[in-house]
Amino acid sequence: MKLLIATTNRGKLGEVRSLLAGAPFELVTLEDVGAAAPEETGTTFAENAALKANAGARHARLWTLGDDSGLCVDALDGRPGLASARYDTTEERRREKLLRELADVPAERRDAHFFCALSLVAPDGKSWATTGRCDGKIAFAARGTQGFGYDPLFELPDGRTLAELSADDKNRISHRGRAFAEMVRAMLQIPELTGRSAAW
Ligand code: ITT
Repeated sequence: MKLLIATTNRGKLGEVRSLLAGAPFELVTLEDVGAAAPEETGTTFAENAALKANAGARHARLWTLGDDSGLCVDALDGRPGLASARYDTTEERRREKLLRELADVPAERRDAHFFCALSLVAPDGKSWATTGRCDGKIAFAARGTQGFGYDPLFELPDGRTLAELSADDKNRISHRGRAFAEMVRAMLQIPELTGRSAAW
């Protein structure tokens, strides 16, 4: 069965592919089905994830997964939050801007979390939603080469940044990994998706 992953973000797509490795789906992308990403006009991560999944499912008439995620920094009252992808023009500029904004903020006030909302929409419009969160701190400088986006700045309690983890290790603890663990549990209860097999 085809499953449309309604994202234009390559880093996300790579993670989704490994999170769903072993699942009985042929993953297709927005590019494969000739669909554009909708405007993100929601006021919550969950609303935007649903917007993405609904738009994809309507366009392609396929089961579709939307992911809306972002970085929420306590000292910035939750920014960049929903606007994480639009905080500046490139990933590097976004990281630099975040470091500049936090230049005078001491270690004990650099708490932050990543949040991920997932929405699964069936061709008939039925939907399922899950969320996941990962807590950490914003480092004083970028470290690590794995992952994408703000990963080099996001420090875990053990001192490593998310960009210093292997892809598998990041997926085990990340906001996206947690949201997917819950979504996969929900998917396993949907007979149209699992056929007669009780597990993947
Ligand atoms: P789509 O909407 O097409 O999926 P996008 O990049 O616009 O792609 P979002 O609106 O969900 O996706 O924005 C999420 C932004 O938050 C993303 O561009 C990254 O900058 C950041 N982000 C989300 N998850 C992340 C992760 O696991 N590691 C690092 N940064 C992440």
